[in-house]
Amino acid sequence: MRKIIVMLFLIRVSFIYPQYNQELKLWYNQPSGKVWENALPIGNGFLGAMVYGNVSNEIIQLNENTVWSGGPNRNDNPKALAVLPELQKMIFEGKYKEAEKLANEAFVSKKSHGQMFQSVGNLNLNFEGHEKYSNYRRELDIEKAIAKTSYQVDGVTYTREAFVSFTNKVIILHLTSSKKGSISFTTAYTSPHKIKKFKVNKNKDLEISGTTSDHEGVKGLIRFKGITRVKLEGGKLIQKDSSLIVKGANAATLFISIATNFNNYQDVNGDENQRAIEEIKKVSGKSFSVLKKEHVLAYQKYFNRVQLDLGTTPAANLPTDERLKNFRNTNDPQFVALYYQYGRYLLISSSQPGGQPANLQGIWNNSLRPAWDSKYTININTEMNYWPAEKTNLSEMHQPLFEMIKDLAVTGQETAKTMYGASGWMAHHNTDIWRITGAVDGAFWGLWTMGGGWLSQHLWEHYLYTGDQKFLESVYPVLKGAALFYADFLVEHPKYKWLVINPGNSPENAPIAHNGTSLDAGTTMDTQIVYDVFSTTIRAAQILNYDKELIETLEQKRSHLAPMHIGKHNQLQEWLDDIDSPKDNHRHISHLYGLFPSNQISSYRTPELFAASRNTLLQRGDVSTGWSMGWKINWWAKMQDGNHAYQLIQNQLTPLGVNADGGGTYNNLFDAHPPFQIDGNFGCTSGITEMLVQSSDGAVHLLPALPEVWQEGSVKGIKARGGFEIVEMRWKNAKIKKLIIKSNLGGNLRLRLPNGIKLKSGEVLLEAKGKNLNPFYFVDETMPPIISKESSIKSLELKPTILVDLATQKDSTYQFESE
Ligand code: FUC
Repeated sequence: MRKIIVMLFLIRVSFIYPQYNQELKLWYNQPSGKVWENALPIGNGFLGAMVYGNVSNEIIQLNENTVWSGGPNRNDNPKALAVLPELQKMIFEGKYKEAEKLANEAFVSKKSHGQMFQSVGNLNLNFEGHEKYSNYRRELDIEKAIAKTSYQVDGVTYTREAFVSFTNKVIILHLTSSKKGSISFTTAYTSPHKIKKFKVNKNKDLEISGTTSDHEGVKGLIRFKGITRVKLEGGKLIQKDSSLIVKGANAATLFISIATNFNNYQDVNGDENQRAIEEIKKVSGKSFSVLKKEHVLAYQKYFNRVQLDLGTTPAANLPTDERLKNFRNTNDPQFVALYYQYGRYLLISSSQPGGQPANLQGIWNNSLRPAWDSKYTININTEMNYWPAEKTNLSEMHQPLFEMIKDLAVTGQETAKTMYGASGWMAHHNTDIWRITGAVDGAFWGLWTMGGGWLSQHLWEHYLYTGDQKFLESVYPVLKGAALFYADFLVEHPKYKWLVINPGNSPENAPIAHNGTSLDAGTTMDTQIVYDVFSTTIRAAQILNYDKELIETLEQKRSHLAPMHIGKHNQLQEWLDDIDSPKDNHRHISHLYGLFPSNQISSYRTPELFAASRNTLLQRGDVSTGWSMGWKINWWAKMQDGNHAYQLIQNQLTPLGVNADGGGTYNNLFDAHPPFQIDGNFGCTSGITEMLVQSSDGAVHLLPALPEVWQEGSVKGIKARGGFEIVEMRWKNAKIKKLIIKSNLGGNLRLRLPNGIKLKSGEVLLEAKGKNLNPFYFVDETMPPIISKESSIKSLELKPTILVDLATQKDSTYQFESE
């Protein structure tokens, strides 16, 4: 009888709470075959690998973060300064085509256009007799950062686990089977490099060594060394010239290290041989289980900080590739949570303190000549990579970017001086491991002077989230240097009399009125970035009590910048003149920088600009390349339109080839520009966060853009500016039910909410009035826009919200519930 009651109870429980899959795993019922974009990425910021999960011919494609073509070099064009006045005159006179021609000659690099991030090669494992198999499964467990492949041959189960250790600079592969003595395989390297060597050394370690490519006149100076050590339980290890054969082992562990001679962008005198063997020595005496435990612990320190639950449905029980296929037409909220966390996984795996920042492909590239060199495109893509860093509680992952910005503040000082005769530092639209700051690709793309300015805002953002004043002090010279450049470089517009950037550019777009050139003076994005650089430098100087005179100069110059314009199509103007076409659906909508990531355009403070931004978004349309859709999710979140943001998520999470001429997602959930570009992954993760929590506009705004499909859910661990952590937020029917916030810095917590809440202690919160006095929530007033006489712009109606204040104490936690 008791048994029956228990059984009935269980049936009832599972009826009410169907246990659909909640696991954070990507998994598949078939191997990757030859398709790199099917393989699963693992990495620790220094080493990256793609695990194919092939049965008889396993491929582990290898990357190391400093394997780049070329060597230390600069690429300024020395002719620029002399012709700068002539170029500016041409642009002011509207001779854009002529200006572009001149700039191609005198500004664009005649040397390197940026070097290439290159693959090391593959480690191949061949298993004879494993051509026919059953019960196949491969997965990537993003809660543990471990890839696993398993299958059966002749009744024996074979399992392979792979991870890139977060405690050591090695890739570790572990092979086991259900029957003793059944592990046999041959392993060898292959590599696309021209200069390479494979051998097995006297320790029976497999070695690969090579040198990267010469490129665009710069000699390839990176030497890399890879070592694979095979450790067996039982069985035999047979040495060949350039391969190792394992016969009849019970288990095998492979330790794979890769190192280079790279020390920094000026110095390639490191010893790759010494480095590679040191890493192997550190781990090869340890057991696999200990190494795995250490790895998981170190990884979870970051990963476990955030949890997202948007609900789960039966759709979650299918393999990842099928879920991707179905996503547009099914309700699979857990897929969004998985993709969200995958973005965090990818950032942790491709950007670690001490390593290089995540490039266009993170740290995963199988080619010698990847698309756009897999370098750093800093007119959007690199910045987008780091949008999730602070808000998804991965502040440490931001560090490699800061180091790159500090380097650029040095290399870019010479560019500012030699090309523009200006003080401070600057960078154009691309950089690479050698920290080039010259203009590349052609004036259309490359003659854009905002790379340094935009990047510098990441330093300020880190300060806003962490309140780390020591950090602010240490990077203040970098912020100031960015401001000094623009302070020198701004010129008065002869017609409008505002201070403008000339040559200016609105990344990669060309209005018809310009006969196909992107050059102009005083473009909206240029001005917005200068405005932010000045404003944040002023704020930083005030906080640190530095540079009184500079503050005055910057304030004075800032007040003479051009205001934003609303044009005749009720759009936010991209250019100073009202020349936008409402039919233009270019992927770059650079002038919406002011809406996101900046906060110059605000629903509450600048209603007309806000409405104009919405029109611009609608005119440009939704479907586009991967990263462009990622940016749009953030914009629609700022628009407080959760359903539209969700529609973009649906567009982005669509298999490649389905969206007409647009991007999408590969089977391994890599973002497709196409080709693979990781920015879209990060942009989407940032956008999902912005749908749930925003903190850029004077308050912590909770659930600003919740789509109808996420009426119930919870999130834990998201960060807001001013050191606030959303320890937990639960909502139902789009209303906040439970909220726990930790204040790490103290100060006023202003909350903007969809419904009334009270402190659990019973206190009712006070309605907020006036300015938020928390200094991390200070917002500079945006200049009132200039509105075309032909425009009929109207403010949008916003959802009602409640605004409350709570004075918090440092390190205290506050619990709230719905009223
Ligand atoms: C810019 C974009 C492209 C691509 C490339 C890496 O040039 O316009 O779409 O993202 O960077």
